[in-house]
Order: sequence, then structure tokens, then C-alpha cells
Amino acid sequence: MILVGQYDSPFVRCVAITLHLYGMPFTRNAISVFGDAAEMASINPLVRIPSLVLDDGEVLVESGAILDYLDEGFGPARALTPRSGPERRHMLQVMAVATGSIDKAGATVYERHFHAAAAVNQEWVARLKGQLGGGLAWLEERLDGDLFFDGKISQADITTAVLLGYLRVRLPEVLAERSYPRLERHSQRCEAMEAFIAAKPSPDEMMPGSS
Ligand SMILES: N[C@@H](CCC(=O)N[C@@H](CS)C(=O)NCC(=O)O)C(=O)O
Repeated sequence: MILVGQYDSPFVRCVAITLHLYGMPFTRNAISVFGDAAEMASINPLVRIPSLVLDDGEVLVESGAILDYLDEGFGPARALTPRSGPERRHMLQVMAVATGSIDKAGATVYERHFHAAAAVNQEWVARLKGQLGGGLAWLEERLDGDLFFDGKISQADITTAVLLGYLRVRLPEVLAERSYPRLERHSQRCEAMEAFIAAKPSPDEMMPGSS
């Protein structure tokens, strides 16, 4: 399998960390979603990352759909997202708020990155940051322990930890303006795991303009 995308993307990291935790071998095509747009368009019609190219050439897009495929292959009983019932419902809600928060953080980063400073719509940025703050506060309140569910790593933990990792690099002010002690501790705990370390962005795989 080939994972397409760079590790400055939290969605790509989610898939990579899951592949590592499942012990599924993969290689990576670390082309840039911005710098290599033409090649990216030949893989993913939305010109987005991640994509997963299967061994028979089939291409999967959208991280949720990719994770669903990996869960099935690993075995639903052992997968990082429960198969059914309230456990699945509750976990999907945490994942929805975490991925939604990533979307809001990403939109903030893009608004600033693709406009000259004077052209940035501050009202829009304030709305995005308000939505992101709502998501973070919700996650902070739900995280009642070392990990989200049953003391064992789950997809809820991965999604939330990659959100924090993304904020630390791209929107550190959000973590400085308001404190999220549970999420911070949780992020440090997750980022210390081998699967997370293996999916850390190298300096040459950052969105243009990253410091
Ligand atoms: N819902 C999608 C979101 C993917 C996404 O937004 N990826 C970003 C990188 S984090 C991207 O490709 N951005 C480039 C663009 O949308 O133009 C998923 O989960 O796969």
C-alpha cells in the first residue's frame, strides 16, 4: 500500500499512525498537495490528502473511508473504532468534533496563507477560531482520564492528538490563548508512542510558508 501525503497533514498522520498500530506495511508518496498539484490531481480528484493506493492499484480517498477499510482488514473486533453500539456512536462523536476542529484550524491557516495580510477576512477568521475553540473545549471536557475510552488507545485518541499536534505547529496562539491541560497531557502521552513518532513531519514536508 502507498500512503499519499505529507505528515504536516493531521489527516495523513491519522492514517499513518493507524497503519503503524495495525502493523500493516506501507510505503509513502510524500508529494505536496500544493507544490505537486498536477500529480496529486491524477491520484485524488479533489486534489487533497490523504489517499491510499492499494496493492491492486485501487485508490481510496477521504481519511474516514480509508480508516474504515483498514479497520475491516485488521478485524472489526480488534479495530481502533468499535464495530457497533453506543461505544461506536460515542467514539464517532469525539472523532467528528476532532476532525471538525481540524477543518476549522485548516481553514484559518489557509485564509491567512493565501491572502496578503490586509486582505485576510478577520471576521471570518474570528468565526473559525470561535468554532475551533468550541471543539477544543468540548474535547477537553470529554477527556476524563489518560485516554478517551477504557484506558486503551482508540481512533478518538489519534484524531484528537493529531489535532493538537497540528495546532502546535500551525496555530500555536490557539493553545496559548486558552489552556487545555487535559488535551495537552493527552497529546504528549500519544506523541511519545512509537506509532506517532514514526509519523512526525520532517522539515522538508511542510506546507509552503511553514516555519
Ligand atoms: N475530510 C478530508 C479532509 C482532507 C483535507 O482537508 N486534507 C488537507 C490537508 S490536511 C488538504 O488536502 N488540503 C488541500 C486542499 O484542500 O486544497 C479527509 O478526512 O481526508
